Amino acid sequence: MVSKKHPRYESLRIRDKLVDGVKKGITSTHGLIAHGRGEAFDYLLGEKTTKVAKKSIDSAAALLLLAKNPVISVNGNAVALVSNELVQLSKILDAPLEINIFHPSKKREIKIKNYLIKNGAKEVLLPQKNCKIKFISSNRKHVNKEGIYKADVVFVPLEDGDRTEALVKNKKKVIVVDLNPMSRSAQKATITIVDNIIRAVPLLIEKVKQYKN
Ligand code: PTJ
Repeated sequence: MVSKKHPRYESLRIRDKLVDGVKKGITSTHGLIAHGRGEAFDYLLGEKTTKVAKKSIDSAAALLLLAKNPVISVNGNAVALVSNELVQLSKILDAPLEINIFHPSKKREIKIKNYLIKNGAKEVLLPQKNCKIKFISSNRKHVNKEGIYKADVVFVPLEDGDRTEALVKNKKKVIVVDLNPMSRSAQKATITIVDNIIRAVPLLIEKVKQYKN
């Protein structure tokens, strides 16, 4: 446990969440490396939500509320960092959570599902063998018929980039959160929020609530 007096307390606390995710079997060990990359960009961006990111969050909230079938895509890093918030967002939007992971593991998919349910999720979808999107060759092409397959808007809180591009080619609107503005996800998404998911997802929830009222 890191002391609250440590000057880098917040950053170290977030790292602990990732390490805990790996110990629980919900986060891939590669997720630690991905987090390091995000951390470096966050440091350079001043570890705060920029004005531009706030504007993107506004647009993302509007797009999610206008969607007919929105869906929230979840991977091992997102679940370690913002599981409660993703559950909350899913409830306010009435959008399912769908697990779609880069490093294939059926065991981890089930663990993520159970973890989200433990955190209050009503419905968590898993990829289906007989349901695929086009323009992607990896295991991530497998999606759920009731989720990503029929979705018009997909919210992707951080991931590797080839799927975002494929989702857009599949005529879906994609909202990504990615600290690296040069990543393929950031470049190819419909709306890109360059921010840490730890800050961006709570702000998105607030915006959605505000626009709903
Ligand atoms: O659970 P899995 O198997 O789906 O794996 C998930 C990871 C993230 C390991 C996988 O998708 C991956 O390898 O991703 P990449 O290619 O490393 O890309 C992750 C992107 O997320 C990078 O552009 C990072 O800058 C960014 N990133 C990392 N942490 C954060 C972040 N963006 C926002 N908030 C963060 N906390």
